[in-house]
Amino acid sequence: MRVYKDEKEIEEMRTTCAINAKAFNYVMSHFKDGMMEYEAEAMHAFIYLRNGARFPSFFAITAAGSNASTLHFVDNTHQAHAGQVFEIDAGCEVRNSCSDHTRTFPVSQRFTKRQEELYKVVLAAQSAGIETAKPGVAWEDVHFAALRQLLIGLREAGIVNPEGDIEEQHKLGVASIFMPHGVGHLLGLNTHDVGGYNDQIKKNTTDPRIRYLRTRRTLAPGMVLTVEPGLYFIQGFLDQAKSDPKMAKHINFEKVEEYRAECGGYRIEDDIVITKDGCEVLPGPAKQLEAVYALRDAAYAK
Ligand SMILES: [Mn+2]
Repeated sequence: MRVYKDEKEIEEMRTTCAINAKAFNYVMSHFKDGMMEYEAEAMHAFIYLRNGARFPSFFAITAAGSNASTLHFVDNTHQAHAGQVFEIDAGCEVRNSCSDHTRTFPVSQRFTKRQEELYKVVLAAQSAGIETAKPGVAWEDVHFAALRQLLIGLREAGIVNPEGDIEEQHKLGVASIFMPHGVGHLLGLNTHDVGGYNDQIKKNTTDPRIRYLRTRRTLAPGMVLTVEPGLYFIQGFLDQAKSDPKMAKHINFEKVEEYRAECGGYRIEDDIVITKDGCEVLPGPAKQLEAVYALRDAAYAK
């Protein structure tokens, strides 16, 4: 019952997403250099509460710079500085329906060249995932579509060796070093909603690319899920890759160092509902670079 939403439930999801989008856009049009991470959390809460959403759907992640590479970062007590990226992963509840978005934006008015490059890589990975999501497709294939696009982007940046065989890299899970989580999860009365696995749908615990998936279901109309690829520089995974010759030969660790200090971490998350022949992206905050930059200009015009 919770995996497949009816029209009324989808309408509630649309409402909570629209309020969350408004709250995110407020943060992006007010947050400035020198503010604390928890101030972004406060701004987000201020807007969803003013719009009638009574609760957060989970503890917000507001992460400056390299904190954005800590998955489920909830400390939120650091100061943000010009030149860093800022990540907010947050949601609100409307009549128990949860929204869940993530945006990454520059603390300054603009990303640096490298930051913008990686932002676009993650954006393309998310588009690849969303385009793949339709009835009859297994969720892990949405995940693989996003990972493959992420891999293409990492090769273009030179972080992953572009001379290596892309099929070999994809199978080996090279992109999962930089995105060690599933592409998304079921969403509804809980943020990580129930029903991802059952007696028929089993978890794969061995393939490093899909062992973190919160569901392996085949998509069908009425399912609501998040699509949230990311790109992070996580010491533990990088060390692991470095010590494994099969993996290490595909990664340019000098390039990793070149990017990581400046680039922090990235995640872009939207909520989708599976329709008869594809999916609908529920209302979400500004995402295309021009729209994000317009909000950043507004922040610094105040
Ligand atoms: Mn999520």
